[in-house]
Amino acid sequence: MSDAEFRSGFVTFVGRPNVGKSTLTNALVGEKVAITSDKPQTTRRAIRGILTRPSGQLVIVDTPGIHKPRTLLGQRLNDLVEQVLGDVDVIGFLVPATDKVGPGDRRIAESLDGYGRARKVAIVTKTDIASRDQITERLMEVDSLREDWAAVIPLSAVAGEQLDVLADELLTLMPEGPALYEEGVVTDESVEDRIAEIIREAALEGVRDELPHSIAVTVEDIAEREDGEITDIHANIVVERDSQKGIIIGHKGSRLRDVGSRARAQIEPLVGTKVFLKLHVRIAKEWQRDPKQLGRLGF
Ligand SMILES: Nc1nc2c(ncn2[C@@H]2O[C@H](COP(=O)(O)OP(=O)(O)OP(=O)(O)O)[C@@H](O)[C@H]2O)c(=O)[nH]1
Ligand SMILES: [Mg+2]
Repeated sequence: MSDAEFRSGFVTFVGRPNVGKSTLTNALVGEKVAITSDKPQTTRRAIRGILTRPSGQLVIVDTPGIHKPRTLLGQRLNDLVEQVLGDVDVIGFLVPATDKVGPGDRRIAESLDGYGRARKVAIVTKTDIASRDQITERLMEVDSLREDWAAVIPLSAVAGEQLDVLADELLTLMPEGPALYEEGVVTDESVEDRIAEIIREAALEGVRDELPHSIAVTVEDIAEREDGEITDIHANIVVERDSQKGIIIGHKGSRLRDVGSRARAQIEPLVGTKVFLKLHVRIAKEWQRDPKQLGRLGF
């Protein structure tokens, strides 16, 4: 038997907001590298998650969901996805088994024509909460969206079903090449950026309507104390209006305290010490529509 060559390359998952792209990225990587929530437009950056196997390495670029933009931020998120799509070796198109394929899905599937270089894989996800009939129907709908699917795979990122089937398929579609990251590396996100995202995820829990879109988080300072046992972290939760600030803070600060303790539980294992987390809530009026503010927030 001859040694198969090591394969490596880039894959990104596309689909409407909330279909489960980040959850799938984390499930494949085996660690949380991208935050997830039940609110649309959770992901706002191209986050790399890395999966290394004896046979090859996948660099998974998690991107925002493609949607009709209503703000400058929304436009920039769609542009970011477009950029990533032009660079990857494989595009995984996601639809949840639970929802009928709609015009939004169809538009995204058709737009993949613009990326001729990439192989395309269709993924029907959330099979753990769908009936057999729904899964069958979705597989048929998705299959007919394009003629060039390299594979059509049903899976559940939450229940961990069929993840190996997808990983194997993606690896065989990658070009031959050396590993791009050392073994054991799961992301190239900085600790600071991961902390900001963990705080944003905690802040997203339990808020509704326009508020999830209005929340941004910046980390101002991370400093380990001399005894090496505590890390002090100062971060800003940015919102767009005074009323939103009130909601985030909650009655006598109760909501903000909850956000802080939820975030801290995830930050401590990341930095490896106890964490003293100081959260400030600030207002940046209409930041999603303001190029200057967007720049300041890293978009
Ligand atoms: N039951 C079930 N829920 C899932 C699965 N995958 C994702 N979800 C849920 O779907 C919601 C959205 O998941 P995300 O991974 O944040 O979706 P996304 O596509 O990254 O969303 P955006 O970043 O907003 O575009 C979350 O509440 C997840 O827990 C799955 O396989 N099964
Ligand atoms: Mg996401």
